[in-house]
Amino acid sequence: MQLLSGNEAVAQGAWEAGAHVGAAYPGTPSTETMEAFAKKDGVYAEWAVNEKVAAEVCLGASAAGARVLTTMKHVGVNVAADPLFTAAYTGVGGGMVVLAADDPGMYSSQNEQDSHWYAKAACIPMLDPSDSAEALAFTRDAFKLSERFDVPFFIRSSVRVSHTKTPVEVGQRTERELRPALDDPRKWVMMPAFAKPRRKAQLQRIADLEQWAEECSCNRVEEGDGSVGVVCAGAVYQHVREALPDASVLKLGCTWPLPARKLRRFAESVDRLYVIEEASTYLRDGVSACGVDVSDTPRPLPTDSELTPGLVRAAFGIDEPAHRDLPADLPARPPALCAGCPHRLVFKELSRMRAIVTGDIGCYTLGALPPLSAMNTCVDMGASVSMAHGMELALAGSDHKPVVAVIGDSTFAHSGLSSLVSTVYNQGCSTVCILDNRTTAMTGRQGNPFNGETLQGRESRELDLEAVLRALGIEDVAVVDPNDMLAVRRSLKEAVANPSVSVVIFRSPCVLIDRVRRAPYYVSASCTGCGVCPTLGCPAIEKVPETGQASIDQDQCIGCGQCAQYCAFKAIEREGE
Ligand SMILES: Cc1ncc(C[n+]2csc(CCOP(=O)(O)OP(=O)(O)O)c2C)c(N)n1
Repeated sequence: MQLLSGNEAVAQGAWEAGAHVGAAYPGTPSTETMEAFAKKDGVYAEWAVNEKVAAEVCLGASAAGARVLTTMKHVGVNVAADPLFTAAYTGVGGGMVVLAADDPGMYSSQNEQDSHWYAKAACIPMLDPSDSAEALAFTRDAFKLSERFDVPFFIRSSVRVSHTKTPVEVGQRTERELRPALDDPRKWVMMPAFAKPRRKAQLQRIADLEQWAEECSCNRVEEGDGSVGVVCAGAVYQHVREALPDASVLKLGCTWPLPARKLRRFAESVDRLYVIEEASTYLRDGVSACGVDVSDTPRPLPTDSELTPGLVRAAFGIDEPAHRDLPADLPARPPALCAGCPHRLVFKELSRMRAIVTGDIGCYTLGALPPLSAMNTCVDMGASVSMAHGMELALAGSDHKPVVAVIGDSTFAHSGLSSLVSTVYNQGCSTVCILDNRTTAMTGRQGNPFNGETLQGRESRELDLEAVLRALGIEDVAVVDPNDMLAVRRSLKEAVANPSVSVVIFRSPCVLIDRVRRAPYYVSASCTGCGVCPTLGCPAIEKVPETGQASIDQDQCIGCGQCAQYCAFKAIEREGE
């Protein structure tokens, strides 16, 4: 028996099922799954540049006969949707499992999608574990089912399932022979003449899956007193069990396709039937479409964010809170760039320039928050570059502020590169800042092509970013130390003055890579309290209310010296300098 997170359990299930190849792009809450899989014996695992590439790598390995695992966060499913929809036509060779990890409540995401809709839209069956033991068992079974029904299988999790550790009985690995399936182009070459019969095959498969969903043991009824019946799945099942111990529950382990007959039978066995789900109407719509009358809860449940046992109890008028509220005097931990973060001065200088900044997704998105407040947009990975081009198109001919795109190295590899190719091709004039901190920091410092580190530590080559940019025909490429205030200021000024595309690579390692700490700085008595250094938003700097002067927390300061460059009174000093 081991205590595993849902993510670790998915990796274990894939390993036990004999999966050989794994490919993924990191994204919370899915990231640790591929990291755990990569550590197992006898597997090959890699970080791909994005989720579409990862899914295609896996589909290729599946076609050649291997069992394969690809993992992604919910927004990653958007990126991988193109191959996944057609993989539901081609089917598989070796079993293919796709982990889609949702983030209701948006702890670390730009939206809260419900991946169930993808299962329905793409006709890819979906299993929904509620804890780590199910995550392991469902994943292991999903490989067999994928081969049996000739279609990839989704495992859907959410933050609570992915990150909560629960007890798991682990098993042995079953080695698998390759199961190649390449001899029939009508299965793999999806041109219209071959895709049409595959669509018919898909319809037959859906009917077969519907029958299987009626019988499978993962859709189970837990009988209660019969007055309240609840249909639920995933983490919500745990909340329902805790909040409503007497309810009858139809726990759906397979959330697409839905078992219509089983649902109707369950509805007949209870006085009132409720559907409880997070941030979605997927289940309720689906259950209603099966001809089942779904009641509204006595008080409405929130339709956004995560549920809790307390919220479920409140919806049924049971008021005692299931959990104590958190004490109100807990210290606040507002998100901020780390002390010494190399992204900081770029945002400080963009803010001074009053530039319009199209941002992107990564640690640097925190540049949007006060006091830096230097980001106007952040939508999806890669959008900074394409949106800057669009803004330039709209503003062309007007007297406008400079438009600057800001993107991290991993995000640039993910999809910023193709946006930049498009900008160059269309004779755009954007200024693009690539914040190259030598890692994918936001999700826990994974490798990417621009630092050349691979998931299993295999030898690789670091992509030459400057050479790539020059090969696109961009002549104005500067490499600048982002810890040097004057160099940052000068480079941005020059870049925005260039009427064609210019790129500034701000290169300095994330402070969490080597964790180098130099002697900390301190504020001397000559501080005038001018208030400039706190505008850097460094968590080590604060203004002392009693004196109005600044103060540097000696425990947090890592001695980067960024703030000292902004002090006109030379009041930020370091021992021995
Ligand atoms: C489509 C998609 N996939 C994955 C993620 C998760 N994610 C957010 S930021 C990020 C990478 C950021 O790395 P980088 O661009 O190098 O910036 P850094 O955090 O290092 O500053 C990832 C993988 C996401 N938000 N969207």
